[in-house]
Amino acid sequence: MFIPFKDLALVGCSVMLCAAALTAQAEEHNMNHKHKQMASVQSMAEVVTTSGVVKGVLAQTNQLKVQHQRIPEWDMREMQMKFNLAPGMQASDFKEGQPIEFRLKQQNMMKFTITEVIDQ
Ligand SMILES: [Cu+2]
Repeated sequence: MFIPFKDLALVGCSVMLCAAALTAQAEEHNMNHKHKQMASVQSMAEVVTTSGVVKGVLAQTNQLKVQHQRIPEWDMREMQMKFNLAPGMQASDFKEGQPIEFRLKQQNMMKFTITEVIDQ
């Protein structure tokens, strides 16, 4: 019996299953890719969740100086850094000595933005 290809595709593979299989394959490929270029910034997670202590409030530039814990995803030891704040967040809402848990986004090698404070 002749079955048109598009029907065969529908029969042989539900949309959900296909999407899942393709996604899994793509992820596997990415993983392999990452191992080959560990040091490349593009291969690292763009957003990480980490925590630290506010060491300075820079109201003029709307930045926070934060002593952050080690960030294994970026191969970064604990250190003090200046972070930008995502639109809508105010540096003046924070104070020195305050512990925070936050999501941190890396846009390029030296630009880091706190996108969300989970716990303060
Ligand atoms: Cu750092």
